[in-house]
Amino acid sequence: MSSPKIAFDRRYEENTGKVYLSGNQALVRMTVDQARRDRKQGLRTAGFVSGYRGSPLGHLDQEFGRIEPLLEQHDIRFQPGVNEDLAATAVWGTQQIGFFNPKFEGAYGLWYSKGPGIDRSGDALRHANLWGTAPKGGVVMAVGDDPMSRSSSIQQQSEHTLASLCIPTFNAANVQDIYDFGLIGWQLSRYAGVWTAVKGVSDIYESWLAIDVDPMRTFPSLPPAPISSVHTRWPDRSVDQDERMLQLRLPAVHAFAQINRLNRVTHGATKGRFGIVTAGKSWSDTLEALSDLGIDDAQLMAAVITVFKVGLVWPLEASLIEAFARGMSEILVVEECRSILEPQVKDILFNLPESQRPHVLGKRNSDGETWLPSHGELNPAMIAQVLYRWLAPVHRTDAMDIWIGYLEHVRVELARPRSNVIRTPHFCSGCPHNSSTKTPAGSKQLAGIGCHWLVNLMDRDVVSYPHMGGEGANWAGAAHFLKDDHIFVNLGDGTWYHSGSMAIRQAVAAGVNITYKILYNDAVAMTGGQPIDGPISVVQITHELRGEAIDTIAVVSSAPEKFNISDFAPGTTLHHRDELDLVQRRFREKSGVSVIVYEQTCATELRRRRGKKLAVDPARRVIINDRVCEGCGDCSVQSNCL
Ligand SMILES: Cc1ncc(C[n+]2csc(CCOP(=O)(O)OP(=O)(O)O)c2C)c(N)n1
Ligand code: SF4
Ligand code: SF4
Repeated sequence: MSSPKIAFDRRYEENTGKVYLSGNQALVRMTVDQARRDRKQGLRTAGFVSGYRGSPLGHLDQEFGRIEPLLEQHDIRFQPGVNEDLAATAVWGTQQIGFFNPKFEGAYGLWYSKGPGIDRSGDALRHANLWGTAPKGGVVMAVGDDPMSRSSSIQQQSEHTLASLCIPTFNAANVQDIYDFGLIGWQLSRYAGVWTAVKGVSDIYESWLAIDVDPMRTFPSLPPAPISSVHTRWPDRSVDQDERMLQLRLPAVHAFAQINRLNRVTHGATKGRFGIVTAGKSWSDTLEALSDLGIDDAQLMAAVITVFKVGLVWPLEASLIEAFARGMSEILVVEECRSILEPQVKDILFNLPESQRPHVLGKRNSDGETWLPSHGELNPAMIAQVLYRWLAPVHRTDAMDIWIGYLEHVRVELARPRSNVIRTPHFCSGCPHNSSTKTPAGSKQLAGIGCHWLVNLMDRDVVSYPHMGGEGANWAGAAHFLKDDHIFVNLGDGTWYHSGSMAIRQAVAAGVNITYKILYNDAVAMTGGQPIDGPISVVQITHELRGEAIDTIAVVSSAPEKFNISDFAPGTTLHHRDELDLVQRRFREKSGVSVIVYEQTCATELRRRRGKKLAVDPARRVIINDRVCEGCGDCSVQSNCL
């Protein structure tokens, strides 16, 4: 049997069939395919993409940036946001082109962000969604959640926030879902007048799959139009918007979900006694758990077990789940983190006659014991153990017993004391943060978001960190109640541009004693070394600080000779990085806000630039001869390198 042809290198070209894509690339592909789809249907639309980078959507901007000519051919404009909420406001603007003299019949928007960006953009998103979308526009949000905060300062789950914003949310189980839900999302958005979201966790957005692509692949049917227009308009009144959302738009979403069977049975008996309701990555994990337990489709049929996959997790359409559940004896809801489906399922089934109403289990069993945890990630092993406990009284095989025995064996093995060698994560060799985040003896520092966050794991007198852009604002509250009279705060240059400059303004307004260190490494390093999203320079920052009434400013650099001190804001001093300790000791004695702009390029970015011949390769290098090295570590201490 010949395997289907997979396109590896022509992933965005006009073609149909199998293409190998990452989750991030599926977002790019669907955006271009939406333009192709509109053109096939005779619509003259344009596309607009904006948002802010952050894992698991850390490389999306680089992917869009790589294909600018293709975007141009399809009238798609890619414009990274200064931050998430301003990007959301810009995407909102695409739905308003009809208020002016538009060049196109409509503009569809894609907004992207990791979980914390949803949180910080609540006001913009709530406004934009209540105002609604244009009939030939539409908005899809790509929402990346990091449920174990592997690459984030906080654990994330965005569904509840999106539900509170009345934004219908798909949960992608794999890369194919991202592509399909994205294209369906724009049609739903146009039909019902709402923004839509495609949520995916890190394991989904950062995975790869050969998926089927075709702009016309998902061709949703449209229910009859709502009784009056659901779309954006000018002028409009906020009370009418709220009523329109609840009376017209959300019912339209339900109708769309029902007619297109966005939630459906995927495995097992068509009418079961035992139902598994699940969505997103948990659906894939559940299938893996069933397979690990040796429960194949024939066994599912025999044991009358049915798997129901929810595509649109909020709002949960009632008729499909009710038809599925009516008459079952038990339903197990398998979902990661806090439950979003389980309360909706219970609510929908609550008024069924008792004889037809199943028990709904999930986070707890019928005795009230905790089953699936509400925090952290789920995995197939955890799900297999709950499935076993749930099913064993009615369906038990040797294969199930063997797998559960094996999982228990693994648990015991993993619980054994392991090697006591702990390797603390550290900055890259040559990283500027290694020097810049040192503080003089007797001082404390607050960390910020970015690569330099790693100081939290080092012995560097750090006391906590806030969210991105809040750097030092916590001191504006705490300082009034402390005996400590000064703090150092680290703030990356990317974060300064995103929102952190406002935190400095807050410190000035609060009149606290604080020294900011703006870590100018000429890149948004942690997310892959992207350039900052607009004009920024060391000289410009000194003038902006002066404009904020800060008069204690120093520039500290690994190569001060490249600056001309007369370009800086008046009063700014210039130093070699060897003087950092001295400057810090001086600044901590000053009252009010002082700022050190520490300039040295990110070492990884510098290596990339050298590789691309954009930076000069050093003429001399130091190489350690490992046959002579005794591993004393002194070179590491002296060079301040790894
Ligand atoms: C609101 C929000 N958006 C995005 C992120 C993802 N993120 C974490 S670190 C970082 C880059 C910070 O860059 P910079 O301040 O220049 O520090 P560097 O990594 O270069 O040291 C980003 C975008 C986040 N944590 N919070
Ligand atoms: S990527 Fe750059 S800023 Fe980040 S740790 Fe490495 S050298 Fe430092
Ligand atoms: S200083 Fe120590 S660790 Fe470094 S090269 Fe010499 S012997 Fe090896």
